[in-house]
Amino acid sequence: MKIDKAEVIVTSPDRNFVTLKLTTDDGLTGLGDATLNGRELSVVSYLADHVVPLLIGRDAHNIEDTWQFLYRSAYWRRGPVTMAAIAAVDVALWDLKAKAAGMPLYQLLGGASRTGLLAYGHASGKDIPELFDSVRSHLDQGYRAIRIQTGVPGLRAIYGVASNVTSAGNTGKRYDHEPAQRAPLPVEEDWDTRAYLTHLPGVFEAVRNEFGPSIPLLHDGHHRMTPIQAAKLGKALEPYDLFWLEDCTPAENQAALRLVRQHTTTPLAIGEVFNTVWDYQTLITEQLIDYVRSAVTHTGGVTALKKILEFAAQYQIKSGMHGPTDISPVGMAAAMHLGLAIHNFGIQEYMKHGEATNRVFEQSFSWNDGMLHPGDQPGIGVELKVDEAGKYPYQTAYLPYNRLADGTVHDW
Ligand code: CS2
Ligand code: MG
Repeated sequence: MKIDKAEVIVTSPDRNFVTLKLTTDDGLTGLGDATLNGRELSVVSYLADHVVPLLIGRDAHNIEDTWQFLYRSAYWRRGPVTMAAIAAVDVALWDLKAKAAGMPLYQLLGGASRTGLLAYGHASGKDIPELFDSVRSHLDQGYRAIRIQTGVPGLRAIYGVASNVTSAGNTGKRYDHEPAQRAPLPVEEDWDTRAYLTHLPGVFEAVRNEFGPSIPLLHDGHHRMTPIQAAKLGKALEPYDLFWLEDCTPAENQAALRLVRQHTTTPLAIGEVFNTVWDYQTLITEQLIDYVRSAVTHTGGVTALKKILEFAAQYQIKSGMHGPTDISPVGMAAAMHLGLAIHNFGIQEYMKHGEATNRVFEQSFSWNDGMLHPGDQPGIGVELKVDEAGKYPYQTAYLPYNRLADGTVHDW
């Protein structure tokens, strides 16, 4: 099974997606997601200019060898662009191997360890009534676990708050800035950590009073706090029994989590911007986190993320794979197969893609009663409709960024 053709396909149905499509000499095709939100074209160039020429003629069965070859031979290791490119090759090869075997990918990863994957969705509102509407709409859609984000009094649009909560379920447009703003310059938002820390515990109190103690609730701090602020927030949220507090500090400083951990029993999730096991070394070996947030798409593919999650499992740390709409249906499918197979699955983030995206990517996963299942098609179960994809050319898009009241740039 030799690789005959490798194409990098860019399409922008609801937002930009980068997909690698491999075709073998026996006519099988495999897909990998290489989407790096807001920096998509760098990965396109990395793949098309530097990786595609290396793939032609290679044995598509040798996944581990190809991974090691791409990682080690580049000399310049790690980084989001490199690891997204390697991830795309890796997932496309797993798709091919599973198709050649006539099995869904999860079977090759050890078979199913569960019947389905608990998923969480994103509820948000500029104020509490709007947030409650959004929570109700997510419960109506079957979600059994819900992330809670709200506006903060005095601040304009902020991270994670949808512009139109009632339709947030199925538009693919979650927030004011989503899809990553299709504009030549990034949108500026404002931020005030003190106002946020004062406001948030009351929001969780209101949600627990309204919706009861049993529903798992999550929150994303999006890297905006210092360690001591994060420790304070984790402590303040303890009465509301969160499933997790995500990205409470900028996670490149792993040691910062020691301080947070000493002060709070609120479970911690980190890692959507990480790209190798080295980003987790201290966090895992010192048990400073409870959930690994890495996506297959940004962490070198199934081959690499499976190893990270097996390492984490030795420390009772579980998976909580990143699954916003900027992970394409190809990346989501790979995550579902991996999540079904590993022992230490925790939860899967799941936001529905928009209709145009679903027309471009034909999918075979199921969503029933708050649980995802990747389906039983051979491979990962996603096919790219090239004609549909061609209708949506790339559009310049940026993520927003934020500044404090005095104009200082803050962490996004
Ligand atoms: C977020 C993402 O899903 C999450 O937890 O942090 O929405 C993130 O902002 C985007 O994926 C950035 O590309
Ligand atoms: Mg996040």
